[in-house]
Amino acid sequence: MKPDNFVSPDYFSLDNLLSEEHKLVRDSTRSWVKKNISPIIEKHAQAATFPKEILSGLSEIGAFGCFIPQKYGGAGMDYISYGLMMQELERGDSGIRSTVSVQSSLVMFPIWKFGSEKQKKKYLPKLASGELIGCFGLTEPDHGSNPSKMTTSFKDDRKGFYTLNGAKLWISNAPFADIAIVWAKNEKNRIHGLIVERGMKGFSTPETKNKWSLRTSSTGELIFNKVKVPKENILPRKSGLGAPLMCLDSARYGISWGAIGAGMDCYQTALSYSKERIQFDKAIGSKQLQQKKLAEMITEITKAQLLAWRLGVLKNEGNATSAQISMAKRNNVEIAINIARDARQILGAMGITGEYSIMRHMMNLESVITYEGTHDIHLLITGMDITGFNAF
Ligand code: TGC
Ligand code: FAD
Repeated sequence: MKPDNFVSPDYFSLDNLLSEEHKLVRDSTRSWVKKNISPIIEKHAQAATFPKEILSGLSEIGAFGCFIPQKYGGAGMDYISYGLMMQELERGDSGIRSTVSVQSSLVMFPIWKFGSEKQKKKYLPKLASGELIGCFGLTEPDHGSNPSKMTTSFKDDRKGFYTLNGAKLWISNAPFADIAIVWAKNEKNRIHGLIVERGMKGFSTPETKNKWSLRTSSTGELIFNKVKVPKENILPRKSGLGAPLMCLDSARYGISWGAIGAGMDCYQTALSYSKERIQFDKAIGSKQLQQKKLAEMITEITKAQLLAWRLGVLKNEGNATSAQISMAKRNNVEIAINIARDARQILGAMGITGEYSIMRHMMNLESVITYEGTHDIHLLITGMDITGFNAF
């Protein structure tokens, strides 16, 4: 793979909107990605393996639960720092950002927001240090976009345990996770979160193979066959579908920044290539057709950066709505995938090789546009928000 000479596009001087701390977080994450992700990622993508060797480094840069308070082992950062971190990690690879999104927004967030003090003290510091890795089980084989119909369920056995039965599919980090936040229904049909630990009898996590997308992230199933979960492992402070949806808001927010990273990487690669590649005696970047593609890319990146930054401000104030988050996730993933497709064309045949990151980003973004709510679902969320009619 080519050396990583990434330079961040900042067409509207957006750096002026960031604090010194934001810039420090972004620049240090970027340096870390250049040193630790770029040199190894293509090899792992080709082999479809998750680079476990980076887990300790991710924890050292504060990536796991960066917005979780320091008293629980987090870095206590604000949401713009979280976003910038996701942007830089996804600039390296969506699979790496995914691992961090799941750990931070889908595992640490629910324990922090819905867990007991005992659960927070038991799990959060170890999740922040990477000693424990978590996963989040909402999707089921027959219930993807419509999780409210989930059938995974648990019963009170009246002996200090809940007995959990069912299955979850498409779960990031599942094959090697130490704990799983599992969403399941009780006897009254109410959704609750349970902390299920690896090693509990009847709990298995087979890996899902043959993915052409997100190959550096490990994906699997969660199978529960009469798993006895101690009662103290239920998240006590919120129930109902709103609980997992709050976690998704946090992760979707991070993705709205992360996708910009993938888009920026594709744009910069295509821009550099267009200045060097000579055809018909001239650099292809001097041709109007290629300039149109590049000009539209930087326009869309700039709009996406503004959307993400404004959403970050609202999120820091506690005023970001779920519908605003949906709009930003949907828009920014769409612009990134379109940029990846156009950038791939600018590189001609070279664009399909692992010498460059573009094809990997393009394939990764097919997952990103599907998970955390599909492109259609986010459009329907916006539609419902503006019309008041539910079209799901
Ligand atoms: P609906 O009736 O609208 O809502 C049910 C209850 O939830 C409340 N609520 C929310 N609460 C907090 N935050 C939100 N964003 C909320 N949205 C809704 C709502 O007020 C209601 O509360 P209550 O008290 O009245 O019960 O629910 P619905 O069944 O009609 O579904 C709505 C819909 C379609 C938007 C939702 O089901 C949805 O978002 N579906 C998409 C599923 C999804 O995104 N799955 C993601 C799985 S995790 C994943 O993909 C991880 S990838 C990880 C990685 O590698 O990065
Ligand atoms: P479906 O819901 O079956 O949708 C199929 C198609 O129908 C889509 O195009 C969809 O937009 C459309 N559709 C559905 N409903 C409607 C409607 N009402 N109106 C119009 N169109 C509609 N889940 C987790 O719980 N945890 C994870 O960690 C996780 N990680 C993942 C990692 C990867 C790599 C992938 C690919 C997925 C992951 N998921 C995870 C699952 C992901 O959230 C689901 O794939 C997603 O929510 C969509 O569900 P589905 O695939 O079952 O598609």
